[in-house]
Amino acid sequence: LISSAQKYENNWQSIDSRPVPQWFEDVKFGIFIHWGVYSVPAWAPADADIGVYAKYAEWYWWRSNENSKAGKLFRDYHNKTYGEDFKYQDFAANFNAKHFNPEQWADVFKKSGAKYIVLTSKHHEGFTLWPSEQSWNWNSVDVGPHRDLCGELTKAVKDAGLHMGFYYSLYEWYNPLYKSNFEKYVDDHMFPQMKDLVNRYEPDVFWTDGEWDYPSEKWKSTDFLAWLYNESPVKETVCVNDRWGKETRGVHGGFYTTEYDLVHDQEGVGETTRPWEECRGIGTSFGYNQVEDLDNYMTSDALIDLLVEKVAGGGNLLLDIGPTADGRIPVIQQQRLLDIGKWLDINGEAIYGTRKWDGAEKNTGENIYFTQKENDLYVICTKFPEKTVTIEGINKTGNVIMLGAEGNIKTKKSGNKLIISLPDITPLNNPSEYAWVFKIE
Ligand code: FUL
Repeated sequence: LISSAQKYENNWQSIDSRPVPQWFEDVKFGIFIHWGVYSVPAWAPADADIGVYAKYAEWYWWRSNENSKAGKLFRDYHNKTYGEDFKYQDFAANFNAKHFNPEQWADVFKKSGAKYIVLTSKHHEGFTLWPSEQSWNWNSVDVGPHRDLCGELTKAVKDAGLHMGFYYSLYEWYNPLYKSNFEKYVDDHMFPQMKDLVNRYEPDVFWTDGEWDYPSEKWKSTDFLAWLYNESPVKETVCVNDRWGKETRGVHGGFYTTEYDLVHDQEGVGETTRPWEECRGIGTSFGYNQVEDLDNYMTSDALIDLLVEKVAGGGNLLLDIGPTADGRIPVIQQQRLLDIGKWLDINGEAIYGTRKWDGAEKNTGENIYFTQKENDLYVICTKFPEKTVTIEGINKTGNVIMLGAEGNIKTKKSGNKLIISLPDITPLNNPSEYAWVFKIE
């Protein structure tokens, strides 16, 4: 019997032919959450000259065993703080999540204007935030919080009307099976975990990582994706990224990903017809790093500019937060999220559901970005313009307003240039502190 539901085959040509569901390109802004045993030491040398990746606090276990400049810094810190004999596994007992309130998190997410959430169900350390049978005694129900963190957050996020998703690391640093019998690891450990996550929590995003050790064939990635797209409970809505094997980034899968603007040390996305997403922390790490200072954190102004830049380029921003081991979102991170949300309350129509504007290439001034939606063009100024704003290559003569401000704005047409004069903005009627949007109808 051939089932008519079988549509995608387990090869890249077939898998790549599935469009990324449209909701993903419409929502633009998501929140990434890196939370695990690494949230206990929560440490990385934020200011050292060691490159982007070595500042990730979620790499603590690996780095403290690594023979490198960064490795020494991690090791010295560990030995001094906990002693040489203190094993990483022993941190798990202090990953207690005792203040974790999933509804409060979801409330902050909702107020930030983000529309989707991606939680680390399992990072490279192998510790799962759900009661995975394959990860016996190394999961958040058997040890640490004794709670199903994936399940609790999924419920709160979905109840708040947001899309829920999971990050899942294909590889595990120190799982003995990974080294001794890779195929068995894939068949008996990784596959069952991935299916379990999807069947239990029905996530709309499945964000894999840690793919670089093996080609996708060895991970059997297209087998999993064919199951996900043909048979899983989320086959209609689920979105996946491009991290499915050492050859797949920017080449195969669903949306393409950049990370701190990089793709595997190389520069980020160039011209692509696929949807894409940039991820990064507010500071220099994904996992919480307790020694990061205000200097390491992007300001709300810079974060809003980043969101605008990515959306104008046709991408999404997946902004990461690092909760503490006791389950709180650091207040400074909450504050950044709420500032973005306040800006989006007024200017969201220039972000959500928009697409890149073709005419942007003719208008490459600084601090000016464009998005479009149906017949409207949005001009986003990340600094308040000093004089008039001139847009080249535009035939529209429609009504112009500034989002959040009263009244129409005076414009002049000269050839295919549109010259927009500035509205009378005073501290009392200023609609924004961060970026100002003209809407050309
Ligand atoms: C990387 C990981 O190694 C980082 O720790 C982080 O999870 C980032 C999103 O992906 O490849």
